[in-house]
Amino acid sequence: MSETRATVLIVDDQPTNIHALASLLKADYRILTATRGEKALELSQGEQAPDLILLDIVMPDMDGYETCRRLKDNETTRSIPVIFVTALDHDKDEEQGLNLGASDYISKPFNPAIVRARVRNQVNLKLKTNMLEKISLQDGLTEIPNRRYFDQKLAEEWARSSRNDQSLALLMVDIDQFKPFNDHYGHGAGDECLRRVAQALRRVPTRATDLVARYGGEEFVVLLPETDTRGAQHVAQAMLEAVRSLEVTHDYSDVAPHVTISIGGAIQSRQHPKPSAEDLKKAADTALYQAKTNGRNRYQG
Ligand code: GH3
Ligand code: MG
Ligand code: MG
Ligand code: MG
Repeated sequence: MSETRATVLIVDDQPTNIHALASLLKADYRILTATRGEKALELSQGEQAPDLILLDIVMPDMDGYETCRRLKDNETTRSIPVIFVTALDHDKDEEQGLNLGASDYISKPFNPAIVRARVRNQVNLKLKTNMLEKISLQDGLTEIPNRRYFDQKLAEEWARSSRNDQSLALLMVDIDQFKPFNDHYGHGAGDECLRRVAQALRRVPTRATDLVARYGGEEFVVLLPETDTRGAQHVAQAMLEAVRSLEVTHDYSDVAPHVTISIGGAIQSRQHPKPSAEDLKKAADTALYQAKTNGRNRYQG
């Protein structure tokens, strides 16, 4: 299994309660703690978001129910399972907690072995969900993000660029004369070529927010936040070169004796406004078509 341990966030206004749960779980999990609901929400949205939250109910300011409601209302924290751990032991309390979307409910005083088992079950389920989510957003052949992931990111980055009045570049990449490549070298060689091109493209952009995804077939897309015309041109030229230098033999291409790509680019910015993300894609697609008709193995901005 992976060496990174699952993370459990323990939320309770009483440090002694936190300590009791932490000492029970710290051998198996990375432990985060919070004594207030607000702090729990903050930790749950961070980079190191927990895989499970153990949540007290009776707390000053924001109680556990409200904390749970807010976690479940928020897209980024919704999928983190919550187990209430509380002195409230009426059926009504448990019912309310479960109706708010909690995965489980433990009344105090608790049995340590049962707490450990319930925590383990929820964490295992969450890790499986994480894996399924990852698979659903990844292209099976090339192991880079897929179109679904790309479309999500495009929507997010589109909103961000509009909000902050920043530019956003989109490149559409298409392998040249890939049909004859497949026809002559076979589908297996075609698949291997797609993998190599995907890895070559992926290595080009340098910023953490840059994204290279497989859009479908032999087509890839590149999303470059805060990138202008010159930046897009720079990345595109580096991609053309990266694929050329793979030197994957293609004796049936009339462009070059090796596999090449064509790239179309479009920019969303104050100087080049597009009404929607869909229009940005269309503009990149039109540019790609021009790169093809102008002879392939080139970038058209
Ligand atoms: P152009 O230079 O105009 O882009 O020509 P092309 O031959 O690349 O374009 P076309 O759309 O005619 O052919 C795309 C080919 O890509 C046809 C299809 O068999 C191949 N292809 C699409 N997806 C896959 C895949 O997953 N694996 C393999 N091996 N081939 C694929
Ligand atoms: Mg309390
Ligand atoms: Mg194509
Ligand atoms: Mg093609």
